[in-house]
Amino acid sequence: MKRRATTEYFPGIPRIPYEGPSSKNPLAFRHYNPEELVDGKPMREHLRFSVVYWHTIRGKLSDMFGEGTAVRPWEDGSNSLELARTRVRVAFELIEKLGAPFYAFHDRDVAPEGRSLRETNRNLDAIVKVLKEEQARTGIRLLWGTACLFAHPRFVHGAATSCNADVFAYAAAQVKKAIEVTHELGGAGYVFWGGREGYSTLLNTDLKRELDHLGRFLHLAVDYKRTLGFRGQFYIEPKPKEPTKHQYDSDAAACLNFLREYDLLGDFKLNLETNHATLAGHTMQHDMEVAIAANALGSIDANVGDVLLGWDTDQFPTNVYLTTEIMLSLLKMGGFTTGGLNFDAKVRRESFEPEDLFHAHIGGMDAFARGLKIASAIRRDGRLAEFIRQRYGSWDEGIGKRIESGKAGFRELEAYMLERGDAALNRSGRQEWLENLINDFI
Ligand code: XUL
Ligand code: CO
Repeated sequence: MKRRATTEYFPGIPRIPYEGPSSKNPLAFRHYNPEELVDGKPMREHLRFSVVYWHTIRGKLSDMFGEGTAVRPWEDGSNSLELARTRVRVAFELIEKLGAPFYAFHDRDVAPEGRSLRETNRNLDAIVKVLKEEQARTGIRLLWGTACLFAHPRFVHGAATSCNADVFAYAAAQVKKAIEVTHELGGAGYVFWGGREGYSTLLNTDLKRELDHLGRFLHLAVDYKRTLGFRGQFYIEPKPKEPTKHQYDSDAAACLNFLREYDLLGDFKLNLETNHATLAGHTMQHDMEVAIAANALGSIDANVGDVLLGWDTDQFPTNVYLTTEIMLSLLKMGGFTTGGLNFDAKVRRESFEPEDLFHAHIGGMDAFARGLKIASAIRRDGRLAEFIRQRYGSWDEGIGKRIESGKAGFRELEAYMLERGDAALNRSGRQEWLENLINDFI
């Protein structure tokens, strides 16, 4: 059934047009031009923007010192199914007006929790019906689904890593349902973010047992995915801390090690979040390169933190240098397959009007469109890649080639160096020149 939304929830805000860099219209894109070709591929396909349900539709803009400030005229203070249906229409009007091709949600963002798991599942089914209608009406697709295994008090000690086996079972039932729903909605992927999979103190924690349980949980999910015939990509999303003092999936390298240790690497890729990398003490490009090296970069949660603050501020990205770095790594990898740029970001508590949701996304989308164009220009120019190629030139011939191909052992290397007397002279890393080169394009 194709039902058109009858009420407009963002009156006065049109579908956001592309007007080019000289436009002064705050509700227009200056750089994101979905059909414009970059390296022969439309921007829309390079960037695969996704809007998140949790911050954008459910975020109240509260913080630990005060209640939410968000003005959302459709909210009636209830947590009814009727309101949940309305929120779907709101979400799709917003996403459609932004022209983003994807969205993402946790099960509990879209439908209220009932008094029992059975009732909760029924609520979810009722809303999935509406999501399906709106997907069909607009052509907007689900980038990934996920389960909220951290908000309800039952998850106080974690979900898959809880000391309470019943909580593990509840989480399994919840994830089973969330995967089914993601499958039904044609989701391109499914994310596991270990909301409270970690610890606050090792005094009460059997770390090895908890990690074993997490490994078991993910294997059960993979088994069920196969049974169901869900073809979407599974992702793990690293984050080092918050809410716990230590999250097991602390960064890309820790996740890859965990996946290898529990024989899960073939079934998972990483969903990297920019500010989670910052909180882990890395740059986003660092975590991306670590994931790419393991052929495990899947998708990106595109937000930023505030480097002066040590917590997850989930802000919209506006820094063109950052988006350039991200797009350089992404283009080098060959672009997304199942993943996308998912705005896991929220407007500031002070930006409480509905219109601010548009300014935030427009800014993030334009920042990434610029990053894409700049990265593509840097690659076309070729000097950066050529510098790196030359820097490693000693590995393309002679002794370097013999080492890389596994032909030279320690004896041969000793004989080689005894003959030469010393290593060839090193050349400058030219960091400052390379930084200048990048700035020439920004
Ligand atoms: C939390 C976070 C989550 C995941 C999905 O920091 O990033 O919203 O993206 O559970
Ligand atoms: Co995230």
